[in-house]
Amino acid sequence: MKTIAARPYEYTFDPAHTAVVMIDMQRDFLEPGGFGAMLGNDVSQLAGIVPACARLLALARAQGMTVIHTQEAHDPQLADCPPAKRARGRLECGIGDRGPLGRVLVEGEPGAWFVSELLPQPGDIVLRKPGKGAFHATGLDAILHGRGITHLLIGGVTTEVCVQTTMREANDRGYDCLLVTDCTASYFPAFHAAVVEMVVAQGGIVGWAAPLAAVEAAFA
Ligand code: TIU
Repeated sequence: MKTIAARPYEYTFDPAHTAVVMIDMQRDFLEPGGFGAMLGNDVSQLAGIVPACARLLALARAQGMTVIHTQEAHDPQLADCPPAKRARGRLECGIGDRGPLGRVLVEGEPGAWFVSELLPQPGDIVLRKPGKGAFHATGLDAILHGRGITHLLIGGVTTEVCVQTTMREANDRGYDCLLVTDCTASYFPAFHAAVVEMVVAQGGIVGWAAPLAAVEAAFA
């Protein structure tokens, strides 16, 4: 068992029953010309976490933990994209339309794939998801049950959208989740900070939070 110095109190886990879940570190969210930029965001806000995310993934692989990369992307026919999602924001170039990174948020297009520093490695799991939460309309719960996973270390983007939604879905399904605070970012720094506080408030109502250094220290 390993113990991380976390908020609101220590987080204890068995690496054999723990997965690192890296949420949506895709070009569509981190690079100019992708979905995040189409929504009007300053995508440079997210670049700073990439080195820490790479360290977290490397640690997970070295320790034999399950590694899961999620990918918010739709099938090319958009059969799994609710019309309400596609209409939201009244975008000139929205989901399914052709932009500088290919069709926006569509599986197989350059924008839907991961940033070059965080490419999936052999043995990692890539999970495409049509929603913000990684449990909605995916096989994630079955994958985790099949591997005996009970604990999730969570990073990725954006903190208050796909990361928080996934963490809440996981918490309700009985997983003990730790948010790795410097491996997640938002286009809105205040939203990032608020999510960290929401997670750990009320005795850890959604889970735990700790920086990467605390995760690494647990293995030192
Ligand atoms: N817009 C935004 O902040 N996020 C998303 O649309 N998806 C994810 O968070 N991955």
